[in-house]
Amino acid sequence: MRDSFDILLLPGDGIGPEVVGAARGVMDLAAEHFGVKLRYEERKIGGEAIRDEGGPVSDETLEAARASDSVLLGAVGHPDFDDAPVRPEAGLLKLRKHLGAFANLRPVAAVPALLDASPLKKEVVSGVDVLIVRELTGGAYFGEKEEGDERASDLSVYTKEEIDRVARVAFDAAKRRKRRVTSVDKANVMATGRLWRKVVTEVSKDYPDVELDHVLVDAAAMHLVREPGRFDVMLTENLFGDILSDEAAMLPGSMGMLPSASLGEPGSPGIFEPVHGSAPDIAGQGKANPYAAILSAAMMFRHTLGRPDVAEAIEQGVSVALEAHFLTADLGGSKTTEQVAEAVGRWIGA
Ligand code: GGG
Repeated sequence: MRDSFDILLLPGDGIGPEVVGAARGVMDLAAEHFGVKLRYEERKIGGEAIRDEGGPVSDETLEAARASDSVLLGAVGHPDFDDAPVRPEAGLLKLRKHLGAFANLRPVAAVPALLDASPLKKEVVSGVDVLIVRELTGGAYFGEKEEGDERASDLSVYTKEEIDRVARVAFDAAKRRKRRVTSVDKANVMATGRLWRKVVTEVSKDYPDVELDHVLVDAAAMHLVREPGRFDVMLTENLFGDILSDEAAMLPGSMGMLPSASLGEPGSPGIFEPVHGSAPDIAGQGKANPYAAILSAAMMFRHTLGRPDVAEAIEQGVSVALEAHFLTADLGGSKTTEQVAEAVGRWIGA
């Protein structure tokens, strides 16, 4: 087991620096507890990088990411750049492509202490545990684009290879869970959806002990709020995964609770980031919910640093802090970002 790691911090815009700061504090306490050494480098991405470096992510930052063991990212996006020729989000997309981070894991679990925070009925949400596996480097996000005031287009392209490799990530994950994959597509209308369904069905033959079903994205959106307990692993393409995971955030009750891991080939650095965006309206006020960033740090220890022991200790700290009602405003509480991080740190290894 390795005990020394190089982490690249990319706090980004809006509340990014606050939640990454909170997660770093928790990582440091966890590292100290386990005798692990963390070396950090901090760089800019998104609007901050456009302002100070002339583009949303510099070549130096991309190289620093590749040289690191993993990247912890906050959020990108700022209204100042809404009409800019290159937007802050382009930096994040370039980073994902540069690291070949094609599989985005977004675990969504109901939290017993937060059942009141969800707008859905307790009996619908209780016990829900879904892993969304979102393809991250293909589809309409990366296809040829035509910008214009009269006409615009985003070409959605998927190759067999792109679908195959992300499907295997979903099936492998399902083997460690309830052995069920629901593949989400729009095969009744879209050519990419039909290829998606065909390739996923092919891949499933290598996983005879995992049950597969195919659901159209519109029906999946409905089932997510009507009967989320039917899902174990939900496999989907880039754009659908982005939309469905925001919807799924209402199961625990807030976007501030959803962590993510973006992974490429084994051995490559992963990108770990909260699913939420930069929330510029609350930036700098100490109101941001840091749980998603802290849980993303835990995913980093598990998925790329090979330290599940540290990951579990952080997750344990989070559970105890939630049970003790350390809740930010989005969860109906009044704790600050810093108070939540301190509470998680206090209960690491508890
Ligand atoms: N921490 C996630 C974040 O900053 N998201 C901003 C965003 O627009 N990302 C593009 C995407 O993931 O679809």
